[in-house]
Amino acid sequence: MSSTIIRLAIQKSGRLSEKSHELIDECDIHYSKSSRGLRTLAANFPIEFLYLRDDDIPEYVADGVADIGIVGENVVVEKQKPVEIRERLGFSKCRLSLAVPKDRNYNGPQDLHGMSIATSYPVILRQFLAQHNVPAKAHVISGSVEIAPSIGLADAICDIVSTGSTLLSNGLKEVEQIFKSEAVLIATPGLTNEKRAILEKLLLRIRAVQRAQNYRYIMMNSPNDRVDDVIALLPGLKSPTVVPLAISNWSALHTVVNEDVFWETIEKLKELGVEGILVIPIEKMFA
Ligand code: PRT
Ligand code: ZN
Repeated sequence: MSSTIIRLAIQKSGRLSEKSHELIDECDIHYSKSSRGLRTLAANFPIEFLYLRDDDIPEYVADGVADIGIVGENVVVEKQKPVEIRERLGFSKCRLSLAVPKDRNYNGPQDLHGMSIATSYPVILRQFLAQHNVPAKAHVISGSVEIAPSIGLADAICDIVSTGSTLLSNGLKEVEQIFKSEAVLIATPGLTNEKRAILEKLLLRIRAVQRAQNYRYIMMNSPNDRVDDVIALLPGLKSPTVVPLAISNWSALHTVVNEDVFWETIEKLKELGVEGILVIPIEKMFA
């Protein structure tokens, strides 16, 4: 057996770490959780984890110290390192936004003219300002960006927003969403064929986990004369499994549906006389 392993950089501690570990667990990759030092080798998959600060991940991946990494797309774009985004992971969603003190008038990017804007994302901010042809100054600070206007350090800020409550509690209002972000899996461009093959195996697992997250396996009992109507309501992957029940004129239906579709159709299913509806989470789903 080949001894090649792939190295995955993940955030040591912070907003990405828990979800990154969850994803690895859901991929059935086992590793020691007690020894989260700098690195850990998985027990049942050729992968080693490197625990790093998120800001360093694009560079480590670009340099090939790590082969792949999980990091916010905002950091990937800001750092401008030559890495490939291989998969969007759907967690740690946020946006990079411009915010100004709440009593300040704002009618568009031209109102930023001559302002000093505090940010930890100067590259993305300057791109935005250049696109809109607005001369303004990026004042680079590494943390607590939201307090900059109130202490007179800047006129506006450009920072990550998730719920918006940090802006609100600092008397700021969001006026432009510059960039939407989520966690992404990045890879070094020059992976060897062996490592590429391991990455494909990992992506197969990640995609199966992600696909499954939005779907539910549902089982229900329906009067036989309503089975066609029930099937018409439920756009499953393929046609549902229909099996007769021990009592006459009733059948059990099993199918896989998108969770949104399920919630949209539940009342209609009940109106059709469907009973005993069971909804079961799906662990993995393959295309
Ligand atoms: O120590 P290390 O350098 O590794 O971590 P860090 O402190 O630099 O990053 P961390 O853990 O805070 O964030 C990691 C990534 O999570 C970011 O790069 C984003 O991709 C993503 N993410 C998602 C967020 C948020 N949501 C978020 N809300 N990153 C930061 N915030 C901060 C934001 O800076 C602001 O201070 O939360 C505040 C705003 O949140 P709301 O909910 O009040 O709007
Ligand atoms: Zn960081």
